[in-house]
Amino acid sequence: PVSKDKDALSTVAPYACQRQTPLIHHNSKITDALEILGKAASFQGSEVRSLAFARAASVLKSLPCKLQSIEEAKNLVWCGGHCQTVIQEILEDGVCHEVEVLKNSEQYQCMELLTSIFGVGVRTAERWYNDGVRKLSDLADLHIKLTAEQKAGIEHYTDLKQPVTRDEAERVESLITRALDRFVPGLRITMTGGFRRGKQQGHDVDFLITHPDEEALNGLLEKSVNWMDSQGLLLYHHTKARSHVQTRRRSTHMDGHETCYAIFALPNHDSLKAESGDFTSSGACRWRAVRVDLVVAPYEEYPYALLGWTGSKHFERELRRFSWHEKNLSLNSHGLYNVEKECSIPATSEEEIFVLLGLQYVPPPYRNA
Ligand code: DCP
Ligand code: MG
Repeated sequence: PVSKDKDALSTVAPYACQRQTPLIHHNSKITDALEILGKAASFQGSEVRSLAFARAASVLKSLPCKLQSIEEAKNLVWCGGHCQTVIQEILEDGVCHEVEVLKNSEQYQCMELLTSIFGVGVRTAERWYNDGVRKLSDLADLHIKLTAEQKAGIEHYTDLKQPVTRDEAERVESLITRALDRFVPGLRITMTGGFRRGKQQGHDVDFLITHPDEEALNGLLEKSVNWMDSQGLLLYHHTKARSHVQTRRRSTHMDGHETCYAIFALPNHDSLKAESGDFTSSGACRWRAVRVDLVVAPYEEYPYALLGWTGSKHFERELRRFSWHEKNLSLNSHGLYNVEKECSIPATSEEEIFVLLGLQYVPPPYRNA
C-alpha cells in the first residue's frame, strides 16, 4: 500500500478544478495552519505568497487520506518550500511555531477583527490599524469616517459574525422567493455559494436569479428590494447596476451582474409563531441580522453565473487560470471567450462548461477547494 499511496500523492493534478475536493477532508490541522499563513500574507499585501499557501492547502484538502510523513508531502504538487517546513512541523510536533506566534500577534488579531466587518477589505483595515484602531469602539473614539455599508456592518456586528445556519438560509430563501414572486412568477432562484457546496453554515446566503424572458428581469431587483424594505425585512441594502465587463482581456475577477448586497432582518421562529398566536415572547429579540447577496443574471449567462457564484473562491480562481493557461480561453461569470477569434462560447449547463474546457465534471459538493 505504501507505493500505491505514494503513487496517488505524486499524481495529484496541478489545478484545483481538475480535482475533487470534499468539504470534510483528512488534513484539516495542516490546512488550517496553511490558511492562517495565507491570510496573514494577504494582510501584509502579498497576494503571491497568499496564493502559494492557498494552493498547498487546497492540494491537501483533495487527498484521499491523512498525510503520514514529510516524505509523502515531498511528492505533492505546490507543497514545497515554506509549505513543506510547515507541514513537517505539524506532522512532527502537532503545531507550527510560526502560526502560533501569528495567531497571537496583535496585528493579525486586529486585521482579522477589522476585515470581518461588512464592507471592510484588507486595505481599509490596514489603514485603520495604522491609525491606531485596535477594537471596534476605537472607530468612534478616533472619529474614523465610515461608509454606509460599514456603519451597518458595525451596527449589526454581533449578529453578522454569528454563522448563518442552513435552516436560516432556507428561511431567507422562502422570504425572497415570496417577495420576487409578487413581481415576476416563474423565476429560477438558486441558492449558490457555500450552501450549494454542502456547507452547513456560512457567512452569508447567496442567491442567483434568472428568467427565460430577459424583459421580465428589468427592474425586478429594485421593485422587490423596495417591497421587502417596506415590509421591514431589510436593515441595509445597496444595489449595484449591471455593468459592462471587459471580456477580451485575460480572465477578470470583476463581474458585472446586477447585485444587491443586503442585510436582512430575518424573523426568528418564535416571532413567526407569535404572529400565528401560538407563542408570545414579550421583549425577546424577534429577528436576527443576516447578510444576503442577490445576483440577477440573464438566462443565457445563467450556467456561467451559477458556476461562478458557487465557488469556492479558490476553485473559481483555478478554473479561470486553467481556462486561460491551458485552453487560451477567458472565463468569468458571464461566459467563456475565445480571445483570438473574439467570440463567446454559449453553454446551457455547468456540465457543458466543463466539457467545453476539457475537464471532468466536478459536482458542487466537490468544489470545496
Ligand atoms: N465569488 C466570486 N467573486 C466575487 C464574489 C463571489 O467568484 N467577487 C464567488 C465565489 C464564492 C461565491 O461567489 O464562493 C460566494 O461568495 P462568498 O463570499 O459568499 O463565499 P462562500 O459562499 O463560498 O462562503 P461563505 O459560506 O462564507 O459565505
Ligand atoms: Mg456565501
